[in-house]
Amino acid sequence: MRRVNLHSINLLFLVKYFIKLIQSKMNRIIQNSSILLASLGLATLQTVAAGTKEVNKARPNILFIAVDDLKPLIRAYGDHIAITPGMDRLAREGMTFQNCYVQQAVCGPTRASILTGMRPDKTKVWDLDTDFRQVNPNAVSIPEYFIRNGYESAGVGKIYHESSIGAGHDAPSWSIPWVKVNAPNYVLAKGDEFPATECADVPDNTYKDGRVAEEGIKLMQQLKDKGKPFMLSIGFAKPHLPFVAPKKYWDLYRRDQFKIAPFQQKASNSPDIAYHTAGEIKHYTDIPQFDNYSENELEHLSKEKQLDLIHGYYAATSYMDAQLQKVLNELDRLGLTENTIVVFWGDHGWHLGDHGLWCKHSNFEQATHACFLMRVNGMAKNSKPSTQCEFVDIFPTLCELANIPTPAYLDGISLVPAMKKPKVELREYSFSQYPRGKNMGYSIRTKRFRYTAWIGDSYSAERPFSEANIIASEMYDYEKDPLETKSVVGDLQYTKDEASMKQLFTEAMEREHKQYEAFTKLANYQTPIKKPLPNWLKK
Ligand SMILES: [Ca+2]
Repeated sequence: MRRVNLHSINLLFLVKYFIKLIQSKMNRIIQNSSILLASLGLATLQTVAAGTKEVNKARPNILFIAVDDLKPLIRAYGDHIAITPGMDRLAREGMTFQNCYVQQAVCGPTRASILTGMRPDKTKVWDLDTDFRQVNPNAVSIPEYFIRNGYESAGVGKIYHESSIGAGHDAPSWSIPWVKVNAPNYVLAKGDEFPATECADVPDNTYKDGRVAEEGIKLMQQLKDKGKPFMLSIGFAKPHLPFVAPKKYWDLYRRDQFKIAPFQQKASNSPDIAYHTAGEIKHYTDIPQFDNYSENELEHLSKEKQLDLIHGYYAATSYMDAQLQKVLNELDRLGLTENTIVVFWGDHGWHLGDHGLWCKHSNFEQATHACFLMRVNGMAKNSKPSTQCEFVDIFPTLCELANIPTPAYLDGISLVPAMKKPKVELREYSFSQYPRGKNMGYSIRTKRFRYTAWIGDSYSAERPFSEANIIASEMYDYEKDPLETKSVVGDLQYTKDEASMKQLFTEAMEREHKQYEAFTKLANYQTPIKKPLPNWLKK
């Protein structure tokens, strides 16, 4: 049996009280609630283990759907080319968070942040190889936390980034073994060919996502039979490269519907460090190899190739969406729709040629702006909350919706107030980051501006922030320049705006450092909670 710290149980009520008090009284300052709680000595990581005894029978199930590399290129975000009835349904019956931003635009770090509710400087997952549990043995994932609170947890497909997570796709996250799905990446490619796109006339379950949906449906039936509240995590692989989809999804579109990105250059007055050379897409054998970033992307990729990639991205998105529909239909068929919260997220955005960039790996709008939908029975339908938000907000939001205590050290805030009133603004800005070698670019996005500063010398929030360490900065005005064609840093017309964005940025960086310090001072931070391997992983 898990040891429960009785002291923590008593403190739990105080923690809940403080969270509610802070949530009701503060907007902007609410982001610092974890510092307050931690500094009052009320928060310990073992608080997380408390509150597991009483399970509210009315607790909702959670269907947690992760999608790899899906940018907000769907109707709910204003795109009218995409044919995605599944996501359209979720948007119609639920909420589309218009201004959700990722913590770091690449799989491993963004998923570690979502699943732990902590930003990358706390998880210390900035790459594709680090397991958050190795550096933060006491961190608790969302599904693990829900298991501790009386839920069954099952998963299939990519929830975590697979090269940065332990055995069993993070064994502590599942009360029922996670299901691995194997499928070929291609059916037409020969030998050493790894093209960036494939269009083959095959059934859905030829490729991975068709099989992920089938396994997800089986798990849903199994979970229903258990009769306990459940969290079912389903991870779809598309539209991640290669853009492979059965022919019928390619046929939903005509090539002449698409246009290449209108601005394929470097933004004027922006630092070189903001850019990369599209290393990921160059793994594919039909993509020309180029060493340097170019001021003119057409030098690298012809218009025809770009259109093929864009068409492929849409086809792969529609293919994934069709699998989503199967899962939602099964939820209906089993009578689970009413009592199941659906959380649907794409792990980060994607550059489809803007700024001459492909893939993710940046602090620009196209990489950081994320697709995030939720459907909650009894809450507003077809709602479009406008608040700035971040993926670290998912964890506390689910805690509030499921009526279980929110761990005090989380970096995010509950979005429930914005779910009730879609015009409520809970954050003044969203916070993202992306590293380049030993430099880290931190970025804040308000409704109108983005300000990004790059800090050298392997900086992280572990150290106090100093403006003197900034090696480059950039700022964009989305009201006048939605394509980020010029950085307005130093522009005399923006002197006042730049000063206020810099001030917000400094506040954000100071907050990050304080939260880091508070977190590391928590009573149990240095003492890992020993978690035995579940039986299904023992030999
Ligand atoms: Ca991804």
